[in-house]
Amino acid sequence: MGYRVVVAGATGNVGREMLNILAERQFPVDEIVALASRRSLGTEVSFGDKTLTTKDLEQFDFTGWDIALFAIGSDATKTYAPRAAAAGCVVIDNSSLYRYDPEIPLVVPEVNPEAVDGYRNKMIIANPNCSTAQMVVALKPLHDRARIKRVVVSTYQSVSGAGKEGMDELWDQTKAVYNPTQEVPPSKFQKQIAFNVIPQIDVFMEDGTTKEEWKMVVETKKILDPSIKVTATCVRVPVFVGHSEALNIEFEDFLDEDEARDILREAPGIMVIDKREPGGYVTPIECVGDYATFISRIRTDSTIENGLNMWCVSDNLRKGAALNAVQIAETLGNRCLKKG
Ligand code: 11C
Repeated sequence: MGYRVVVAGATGNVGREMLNILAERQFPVDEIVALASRRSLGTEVSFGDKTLTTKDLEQFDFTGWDIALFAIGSDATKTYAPRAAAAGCVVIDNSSLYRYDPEIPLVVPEVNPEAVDGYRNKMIIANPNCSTAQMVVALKPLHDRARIKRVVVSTYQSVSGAGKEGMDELWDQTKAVYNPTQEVPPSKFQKQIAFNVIPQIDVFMEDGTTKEEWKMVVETKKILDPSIKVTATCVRVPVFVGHSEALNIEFEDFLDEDEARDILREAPGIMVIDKREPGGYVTPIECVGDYATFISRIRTDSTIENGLNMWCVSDNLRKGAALNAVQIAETLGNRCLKKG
């Protein structure tokens, strides 16, 4: 016996991946419905070897449905998540709307699976920002061994984090570079993204950081440990899929680079590819379609007392969004909503 599952936002980058991953991981589904806004109504989407025709989110009655995976952005979530929750359907939400509400769990199953139990508060569980998800997967096993004091992270984030329009803008601008009569001015991004990098993701905060940088700080504290200090610089790069992060980590206790490598090799959700030779590391193009968070370039930072540097790459549409949401659904099923 399985679950009655809703995927809302099924025609977007993340919604499509949610359907793919539910099918790939053989999530126990009795019935599934794909919902979309009026604009995309009737669009066909794949679920394994089946094709689903999207239904209208606005008209949908969530009564009798067990779990809803939401990838519809904060504005629509504000309307529809309370509606689903009131009907008894647990919402796993990919937007940032509920992440910072102390009553709503923010979950990365490799790090804080027990937090899922807090779904009972409001029938909603939040999925973190993509750049946070992969980072906390990497930090958790090291924190358990040597207590992390501070993390300095620089990100190299792909355009798919900004949705389909972000991907189209990179594609169109790249073509236009070879055809100067076809100018494609920046629209989704603040400056030209083709053959460029942009040190701004999301809006500016009062203190000069950006909201993406703020999210990495606040979400890491909520998911992993409020005592960890994080400082981030988030940068958009002309890559279609896969976020990369350069991590500098300061520990309370000494942790040798070889032991760190061994710990990461054993840790859930992590794949270590770390050969000290040309090409002996992972780049974003190689992580696309994968579940793992890849760690490379593990090395001692000898400028501080207990420091390590490493390189962390993951598919932002998968571990950074859809996969993590499906893993939350699996955890919820195993811990709280047992069927059969
Ligand atoms: C980006 N990290 O790469 C963002 C996308 O809070 O879920 C995800 C935003 C979020 O642009």
